[in-house]
Amino acid sequence: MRCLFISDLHLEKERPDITRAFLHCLQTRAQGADALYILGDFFEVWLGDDNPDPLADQVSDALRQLSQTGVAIYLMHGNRDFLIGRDFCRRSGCTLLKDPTLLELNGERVLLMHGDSLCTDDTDYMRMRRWLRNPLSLFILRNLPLKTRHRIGRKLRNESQQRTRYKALDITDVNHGEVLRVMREHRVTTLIHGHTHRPAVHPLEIDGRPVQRIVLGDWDRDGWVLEVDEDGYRLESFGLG
Ligand SMILES: [Mn+2]
Repeated sequence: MRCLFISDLHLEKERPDITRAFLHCLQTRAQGADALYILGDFFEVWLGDDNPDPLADQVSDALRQLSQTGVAIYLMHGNRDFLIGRDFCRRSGCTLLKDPTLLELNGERVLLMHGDSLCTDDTDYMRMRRWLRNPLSLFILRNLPLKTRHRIGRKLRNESQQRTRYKALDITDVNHGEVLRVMREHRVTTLIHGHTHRPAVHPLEIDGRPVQRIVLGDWDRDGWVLEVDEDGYRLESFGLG
């Protein structure tokens, strides 16, 4: 068994180096794996599956090629690309995962999340998230004219460019109590998430039992992959250059 976990690539045409590194990763590391899990913010912005986008086509072609070799590919929404829909998944041969998703790895219960829902200290964001993810808002957003969605996308882009790339300091970290609550609720020994751009392995304890929270890294100066096999968990980074 060998599974790979990645998140927060924030793919965009302004960063061809990240796309290149990701495609390289599909042709090397991901070959022969049982599964590849992409835990959100795969794309910097997603205006809808109906938006013609050469980058999306390039990426979905590469994913489909990998899936045809027998690697199962799973995709979870992030806060930047939650409009990814069935069409993109069909095109790229991947399965959309709910947030959270429970998994069994090496006989242990593992929870997968994007991670934004753990940042409960950012109350403004949590309110906006509840609004954006409600089925009615999603329906409205998906059915806005493409031109309107482009205008919203440009606005988001302008805001994010003022901050250059999203640094960990711009993102509220997870709330520790919420982490423990979620891990207890799902009775897991490992929680894997991204979003905060603070890659690390945190050993924790719940009711006297050792558990761990693994935070995936964002792809910016380096790329990050979590590899899991019979020997355990390895969070690795590599230069994009
Ligand atoms: Mn995120």
